[in-house]
Amino acid sequence: NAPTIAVVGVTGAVGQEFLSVLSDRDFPYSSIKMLASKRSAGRRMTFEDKEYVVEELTAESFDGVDIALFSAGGSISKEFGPIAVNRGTIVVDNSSAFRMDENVPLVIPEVNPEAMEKIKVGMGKGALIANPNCSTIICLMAATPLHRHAKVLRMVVSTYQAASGAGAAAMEELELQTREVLEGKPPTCKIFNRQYAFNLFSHNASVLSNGYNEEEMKLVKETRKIWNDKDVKVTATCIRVPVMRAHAESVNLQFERPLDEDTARDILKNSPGVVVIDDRESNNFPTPLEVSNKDDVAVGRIRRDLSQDGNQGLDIFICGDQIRKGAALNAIQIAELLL
Ligand code: 2RA
Repeated sequence: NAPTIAVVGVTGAVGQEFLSVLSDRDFPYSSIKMLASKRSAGRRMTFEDKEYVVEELTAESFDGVDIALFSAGGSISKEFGPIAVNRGTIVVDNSSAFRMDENVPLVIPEVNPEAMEKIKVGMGKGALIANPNCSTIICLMAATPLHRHAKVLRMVVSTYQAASGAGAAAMEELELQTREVLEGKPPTCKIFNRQYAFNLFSHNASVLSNGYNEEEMKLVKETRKIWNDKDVKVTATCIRVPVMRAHAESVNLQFERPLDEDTARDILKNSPGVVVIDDRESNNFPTPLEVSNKDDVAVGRIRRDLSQDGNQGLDIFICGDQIRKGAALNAIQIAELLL
């Protein structure tokens, strides 16, 4: 019979997208619990023509819950994820809290479903599965099919990340600042301590002693874990750009075996969850706006890397919805694999 589910962080941008995706994909559930902080408890919401009251997240929230979808920040996942698992719940966690834990599968269903094949609803015990970071998911949805064909030795990623990655408040501030700047008013800078509208800046994640920020190191570490390849060379530069909800990423790939651009284009055209938009004639390539609110990741600018000998390298450009495939859709596709 259909699982009982809980959504933790239901009032946030990803929490709300969880509900949209559950409904869009007609995910089977026998009951659903809407969980959030004390501040949001008591709020009413309608989902699939039924009225729900948001409940405060407590240790008892998970009694009888088969699957819990978490997107309420790393500290909530750290505190309540293990509690839920001990109650027999399978947790799909969108935070970074457990991604690098060797006992926790880090899964993109189209890429490495085998990493979680032993975990199923009804197996009689809880488990924890981690959703990768959005920029990792979007990058690897396109890079992995090529990697499987010609083995990536080195990947260089430059990201152009949307406001949604910093939450609903950041999206609101981007819109507010845009209006203020156009009206000649000083921009309101509460989320980021600088003007965001008509600007771009190095990702707001903290910068480590090696000069990389945490967002960039997530791409490096998560790629190695998902590809199960600790030797692949990855470097990244993550930038926050004034775009609402879809990330864009420029990716340079160096392969062990030759891979020409036509073969690469064919591989991508036949890859699940990927669409190719690569029309040089009309200079038509992926854009964040066109992938927004969509499931698929779009890839274009597929071309041989002229700086490398033969067909050992490719450059591609990828766009993907950060809230959907970058978070909520991926997590619910993981939940579908549990059934
Ligand atoms: C960002 N990857 O875009 C983060 C969201 N978790 O800032």
